[in-house]
Amino acid sequence: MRFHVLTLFPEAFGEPMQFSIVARAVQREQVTVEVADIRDYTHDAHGTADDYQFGGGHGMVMKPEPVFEAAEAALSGYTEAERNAIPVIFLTPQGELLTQKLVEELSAAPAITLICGHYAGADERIAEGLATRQVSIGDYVLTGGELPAMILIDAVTRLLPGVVGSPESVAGDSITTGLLQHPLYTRPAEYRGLAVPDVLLSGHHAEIERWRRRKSLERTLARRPDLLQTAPLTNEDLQYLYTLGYACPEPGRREHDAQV
Ligand code: 6GU
Repeated sequence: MRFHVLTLFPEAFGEPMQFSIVARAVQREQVTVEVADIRDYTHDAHGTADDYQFGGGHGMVMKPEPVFEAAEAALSGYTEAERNAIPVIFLTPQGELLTQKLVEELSAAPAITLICGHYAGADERIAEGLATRQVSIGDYVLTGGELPAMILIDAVTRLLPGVVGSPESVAGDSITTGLLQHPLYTRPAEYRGLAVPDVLLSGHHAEIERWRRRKSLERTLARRPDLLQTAPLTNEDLQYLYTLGYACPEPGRREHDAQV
């Protein structure tokens, strides 16, 4: 996977891309992160990348020309057919929400272009005429698209074949299963008066799986009840949720009714 990042702050991508699993994927050449400085594509002596907005208003707007030209330069080594398969993502709080489903979809692309927005926003023609999608990482406002781009790179990279140790550890993730993950414990069995649940020490695998499933359901109901609308749930799951006071939506209103 090749990531082409267009940013006004290329130095932001130094250190964060140099640790842990992403760094290892870069070393193994499973991933490249190529960072272009949008300012290198400005045409005046001051390197002006932003300007006042038409119509008036507070805040500067990113100019379209340097961003279009930086994208063209980043993608110049690809054939037209290859370019058509490369998503061009503009990171903006106005975008669609980044979900694990979208991350999975993106991980199938040969390369991804990431445009980091800044200032009050960017000229709309970047969204209209250059980006193929606009993505936000959540309902809060950041100073720029750099951290969101790194988050997207991290989330996509760990799904690439051979990047994370075992495929099971990716498949069992929170959200990937449609539910939040159950609690995890390691040694010591008791720490500062806090004991590991007995069932995990029992060696009864079926009991352990049941406990884990129930904890996932409890946690999802408490913290992210919205996920229960679309998670694949068995009848046993629904019965357990019912004992927790969850009012199951009527039959036919759940996406995964076929699997229930
Ligand atoms: Cl992608 N950009 C900015 N500036 N703020 C955000 C965001 C993106 N996603 C959530 N907040």
